Amino acid sequence: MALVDFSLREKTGILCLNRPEKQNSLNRELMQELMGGIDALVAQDAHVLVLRAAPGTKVWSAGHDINELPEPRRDPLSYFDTLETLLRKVQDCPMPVIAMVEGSVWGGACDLCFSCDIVLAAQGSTFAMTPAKIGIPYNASGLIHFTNLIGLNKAKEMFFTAQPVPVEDAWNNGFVNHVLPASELEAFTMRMADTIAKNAPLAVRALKAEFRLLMRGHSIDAETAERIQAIRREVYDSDDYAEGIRAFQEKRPPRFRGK
Ligand code: YXS
Repeated sequence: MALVDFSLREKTGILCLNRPEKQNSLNRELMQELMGGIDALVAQDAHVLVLRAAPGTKVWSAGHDINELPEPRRDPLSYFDTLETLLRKVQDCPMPVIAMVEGSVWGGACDLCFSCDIVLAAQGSTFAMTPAKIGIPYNASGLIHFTNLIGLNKAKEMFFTAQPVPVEDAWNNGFVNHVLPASELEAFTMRMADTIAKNAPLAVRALKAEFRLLMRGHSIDAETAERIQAIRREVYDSDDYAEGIRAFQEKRPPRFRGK
């Protein structure tokens, strides 16, 4: 059974997460299917993509499949990992991608939503950034992505607390374009997609590429980049990183000891 269903409706490509038994958590297989779906819809000349979960879902996606996080001593979010590759694929996708969100969104799935160009969410949706809850050192491109989108203080609050942020609150911080009653979300999303799909595709694609390049503004020198990696390595080398994953698998609260 496909972990991602995708279809073309006129010039709108629709990708639907379909791993409900594991709360649409992003395992390698699902993420590879998602990237394959994007490629297929680009090849079918879609002008806009919509990324969604099944109607009425309580959990849009529970984020990275924790059981697939690498063993301690390995960077859990390195450049070529599947999740990071997927995020760049969405950001580099030639046409706009709309995230249509219902329910709760966790960890890497938040970054997936933020990698989309527009986020349309149902009332009651929540977004949680969870690395601190699990003991994971998030990566620099992810932190810059969030900071650019919602501002430094809100990004710090999301990451330090690791608590779900209600969409109404998130909306006030800019990363959600529209908040709608769940009953209106799909129709609103499809109307916006159709509007975008009717515009000049080359111009829309050029705009997306320009935004992508302009948002890469933050440059850091080599020493800073190396220092960030060293800071992150201390975390994924730690016992706490192993404990966070083990606690989830054993369905118990983690006991972090700060080492
Ligand atoms: O016990 P079974 O086999 O039925 O499986 C359970 C869960 O283990 C599974 N599941 C997951 N499996 C792998 N990775 C996940 N992220 C994940 N989330 C859930 O799905 C089955 C049903 O889940 P259950 O019983 O917990 O459902 P629930 O309704 O009681 O609770 C729903 C959630 C979403 C509140 C709960 O599943 C949850 O808290 N999930 C973990 C959310 C989370 O912390 N995600 C962050 C993953 S790490 C990540 O994304 C990045 C690396 S980072 O942290 O750096 O941003």
